[in-house]
Amino acid sequence: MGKTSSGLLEWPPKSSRTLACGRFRLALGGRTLVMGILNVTPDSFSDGGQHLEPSVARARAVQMVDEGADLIDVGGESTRPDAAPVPVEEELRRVLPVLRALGPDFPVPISIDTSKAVVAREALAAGVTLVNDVTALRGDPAMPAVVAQAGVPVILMHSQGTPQTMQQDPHYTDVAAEVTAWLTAAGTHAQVAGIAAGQILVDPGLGFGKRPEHNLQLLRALDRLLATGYPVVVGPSRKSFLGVLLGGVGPEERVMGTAAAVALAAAQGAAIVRVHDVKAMAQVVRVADAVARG
Ligand code: HH2
Repeated sequence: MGKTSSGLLEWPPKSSRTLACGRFRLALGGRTLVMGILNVTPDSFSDGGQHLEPSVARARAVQMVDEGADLIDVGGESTRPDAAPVPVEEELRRVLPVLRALGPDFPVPISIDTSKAVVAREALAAGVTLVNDVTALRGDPAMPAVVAQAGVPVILMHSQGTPQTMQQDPHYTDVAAEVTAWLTAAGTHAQVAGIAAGQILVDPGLGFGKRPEHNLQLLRALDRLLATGYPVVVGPSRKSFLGVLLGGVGPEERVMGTAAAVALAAAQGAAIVRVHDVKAMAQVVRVADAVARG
């Protein structure tokens, strides 16, 4: 196995107990952490158009912290199926005023949900301390170096195809095995680029190039993903596979379905759940953790 700039690759990576997010230290492995979603987009499938005004976005972020969010994930580009790609200038125009409104003293770590290196770099300069990349560093060749130089944690998410193509004909023989192998390779790629093993998290990418049954199989087999050695992030919140299961209900009516998925993810050892409904899901993980983790 190859070498990183800092020495030998860590394999198997020791599942990190503590994430270093700037001035914050996030303890993993005890209770499940709750990441609140703050989309600054006109077209996100659930909260699109709600947080375009920085003061409104800040108020929602503060509310989510009050409700139990351990981190806030700010995104300026919808990645729902068929979403139009957003030019870098537009993504910056959306997220930077919000990051500035949150300010350097915001009480929990802020992550940036982007696959563009320029957006990540500017967001880091504005105080972000975690990068959430739905392309697992494949979307922009400059991204691995930006994350490595900043020394921040990164979420590597699995996807098949792009938002424009991913739901056309997703296909797997054994989705859990394939996603696990893919994320293991993505983690190795990140380490080779100089990102510390202990700063890497992985995410199965529910809804990203998956049929409803693939999402269920992945949720059922989180232990396979934990075998990568990296802490696992899971994002089932209000996604369409829940709507399909519940007879075609819209995003606002998928909260209880989200709760079931979040409880099962927490019980199987997910490190972080990424959710819209922070107040409800903070309660869900508290009970699921108490039962499953004691
Ligand atoms: N899902 C979405 C966006 N980013 N990041 C991670 N790590 N995991 C996910 O499952 C994930 C993600 C899509 O959801 P959302 O942000 O609510 O919608 P949109 O992409 O329409 O903004």
